[in-house]
Amino acid sequence: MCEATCGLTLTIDDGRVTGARGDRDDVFSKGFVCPKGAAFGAVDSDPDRLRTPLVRVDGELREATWAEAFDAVAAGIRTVVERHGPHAVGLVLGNPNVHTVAGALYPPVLVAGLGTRSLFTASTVDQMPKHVSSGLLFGDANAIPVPDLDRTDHLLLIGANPLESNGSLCTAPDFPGRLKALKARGGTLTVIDPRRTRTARLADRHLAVRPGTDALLLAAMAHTLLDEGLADLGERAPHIQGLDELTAALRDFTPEAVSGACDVDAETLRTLARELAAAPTAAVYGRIGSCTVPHGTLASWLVDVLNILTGNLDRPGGALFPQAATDKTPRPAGPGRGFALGRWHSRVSRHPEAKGELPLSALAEEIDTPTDEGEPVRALIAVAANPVLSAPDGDRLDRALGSLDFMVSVDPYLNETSRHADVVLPPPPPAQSPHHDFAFNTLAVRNQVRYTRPAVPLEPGRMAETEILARLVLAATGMHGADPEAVDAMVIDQTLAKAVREPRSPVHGRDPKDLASLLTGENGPERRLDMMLRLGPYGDGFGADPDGLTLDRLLAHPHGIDLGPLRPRLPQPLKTRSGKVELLPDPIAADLPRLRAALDDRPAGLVLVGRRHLRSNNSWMHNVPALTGGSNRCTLHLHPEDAERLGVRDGQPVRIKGAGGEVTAPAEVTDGVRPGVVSLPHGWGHDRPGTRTRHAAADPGANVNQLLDGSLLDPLSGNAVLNGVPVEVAPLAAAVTKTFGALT
Ligand SMILES: Nc1nc2c(c(=O)[nH]1)N[C@H]1C(S)=C(S)[C@@H](COP(=O)(O)OP(=O)(O)OC[C@H]3O[C@@H](n4cnc5c(=O)[nH]c(N)nc54)[C@H](O)[C@@H]3O)O[C@H]1N2
Ligand SMILES: Nc1nc2c(c(=O)[nH]1)N[C@H]1C(S)=C(S)[C@@H](COP(=O)(O)OP(=O)(O)OC[C@H]3O[C@@H](n4cnc5c(=O)[nH]c(N)nc54)[C@H](O)[C@@H]3O)O[C@H]1N2
Ligand SMILES: [Mo]
Repeated sequence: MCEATCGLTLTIDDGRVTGARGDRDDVFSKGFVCPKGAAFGAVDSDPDRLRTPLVRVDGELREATWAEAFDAVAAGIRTVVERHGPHAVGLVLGNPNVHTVAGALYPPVLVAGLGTRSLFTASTVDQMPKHVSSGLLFGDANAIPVPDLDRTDHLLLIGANPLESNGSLCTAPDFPGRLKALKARGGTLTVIDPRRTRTARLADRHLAVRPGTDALLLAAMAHTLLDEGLADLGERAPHIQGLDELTAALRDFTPEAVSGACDVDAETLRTLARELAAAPTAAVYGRIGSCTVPHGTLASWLVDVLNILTGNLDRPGGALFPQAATDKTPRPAGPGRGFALGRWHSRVSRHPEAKGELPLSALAEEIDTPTDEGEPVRALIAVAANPVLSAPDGDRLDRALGSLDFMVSVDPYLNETSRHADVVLPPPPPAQSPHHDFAFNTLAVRNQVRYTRPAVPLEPGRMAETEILARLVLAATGMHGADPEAVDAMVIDQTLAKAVREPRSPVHGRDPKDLASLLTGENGPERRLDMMLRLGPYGDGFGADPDGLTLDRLLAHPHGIDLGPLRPRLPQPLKTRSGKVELLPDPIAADLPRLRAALDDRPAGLVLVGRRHLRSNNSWMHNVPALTGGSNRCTLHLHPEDAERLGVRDGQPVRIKGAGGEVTAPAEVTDGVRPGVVSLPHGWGHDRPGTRTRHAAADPGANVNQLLDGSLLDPLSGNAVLNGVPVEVAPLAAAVTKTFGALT
């Protein structure tokens, strides 16, 4: 449910989870739990979760058997592939795929098997800028340095609010406790955020920057380090190239030049840079507020440039590359293939692909806009995704989804997106699912590994999500009806065949069939996990290191195995063509003139930012009564000065207008936002017909993404601009207030 990956101890009565608390013996989370984890039982047993597949018959979704559902999927997808080719099948992958075993193991097989280029994921409304900056700097889009929270002396947080979000791209159970420990050991915490968040209130210094200007601010900090002779690459210098080119490229971004745009005085920017350089160790970390902005890739790049210039990349206390137990066998250091962008483009607006993906913002137009070139998306497979609420201009996407020839959703809820599906395949709740953090262990502040089998058996009539996705792969790729374990067997065969050919692999030269026969596990996904562990950096290498990791060993440690603190790894993770960290990659250099042009930007009116509340998660936890109410409400935060100027009173409904449309929400007047900035959370707007989330519908809130028209993107990554967007705010006229009274 959450990137912090806290271990839970569940109380189970008669196959039902009746309680959840932090697992005190968990090697990583050591008993920490937040309100979301404590509400696990309520999330798990939500009565609105679907129990059986739904299939559309005569326009209506009806309960069906699994066999009927997969027959319909095979017919629906194959018809479109055969008539219009593979790219006419779109795939939308949402956030919970990084939280489930199924979401890690099967979507890559589905993408490859379909051969479609119409891949859209939540990454392009989130962290794609970080993937692109890592791809360009290090040659690997997934090589993301993580701040060494437990050992750093100085932490600079930009556009992140871990006290509410529990952290992201930095997996750290009890993030708040780790920040308090930093302060207790005499360290410094600086927070850059246009809102005075709970995290900002903990900081030694909080800078309320103007939204969307972090790349300028960070460029001025880098400029200061270079200008004042404070840059020191330290021991990693031999692995880094391009310092002179970087210095020249940043010449114009002086503190004085950026000060007006950022609304931060030049001396403060210099102080930030000097403090960063003076700290014995320091880490710069940026998240949503630095990614979902017009210069998201540049800001993400500059975060690591600052880590590099201060000698903090890849050193304890700085920002390091984790090494997860299921990472591939580390390849020898040396030049790699590099990272390519724009190998193909979207059909309508010609957006370049990034990491094989097209912008989620472009999904609606890829469905509803014909062009001479190529086929529109006519069939859609949505796995754990609710783009009608999470992506820009949900109304347009809503209409576009309604026009598809065929759509299937793998989702536990009938919600704003899945209501358009012709087939809904509901996964079982989390207590009936296995758990392993394939994705988050590669981003964790400590190397460790944990695996949990389903806590309670599958209810009758349920199908494991791993099996659902394996069957979906088969149905969508023309192998409908084959044994789902064949999907796992195929992946195992291919992976082992490759491993035995690699000279550095511990299994070099062995027989892949023999190796496959050594795998343990109760089912295909477990055998795949066993294989990944055994081939991985801590693995037993199928006997090469008898003390190494295997699934059996992991099962014998139900609270996990600690693999130690983050360790320096350079140059091994680098896959750039030069084999070095490339400080000023060409696509970055080519984007700098756009940043230079932003030096003169001053917004004329209000700009919008988002926010997260501790007891929520994007769009899908508003149906759990234990997690709603209190401060977790869809209100518009507005500074008292702006409220007074606009004539808005606290609690009064206001109309908010953006390029994509307008929404209504109650105003919450607070000096927690800086003047000129308003804040509305995302994931709300549960008032569409045909959904089955009764609690959420009773307090639907407004969909902030309706204010966006989908045209604002970070050009390098295709990431949506969700923060720093111009909006107009006005009190609802008295007459209208009456009609909309219920909303408040
Ligand atoms: N304005 C604005 N918009 C934003 C953001 C923002 O900050 N501001 N944040 C963005 C970010 S960071 C993200 S990650 C995206 C998220 O965007 P999405 O991934 O589209 O949104 P979620 O609400 O996470 O929806 C996930 C879907 O998965 C379903 N689900 C839950 N558990 C499971 C499961 O175990 N299996 C399956 N198959 N499905 C499951 C839920 O019912 C829901 O339909 O939203 C983005 N949108
Ligand atoms: N409770 C809860 N936890 C969550 C989620 C959730 O929905 N609810 N979602 C999960 C997901 S999918 C993700 S990706 C993570 C996100 O994790 P975070 O990035 O920590 O989440 P946010 O709370 O959105 O924090 C972003 C901060 O950026 C600020 N900001 C906005 N614009 C700018 C800007 O231009 N510059 C700067 N410097 N700051 C800006 C906002 O005011 C906000 O405080 O959280 C995860 N955890
Ligand atoms: Mo996210």
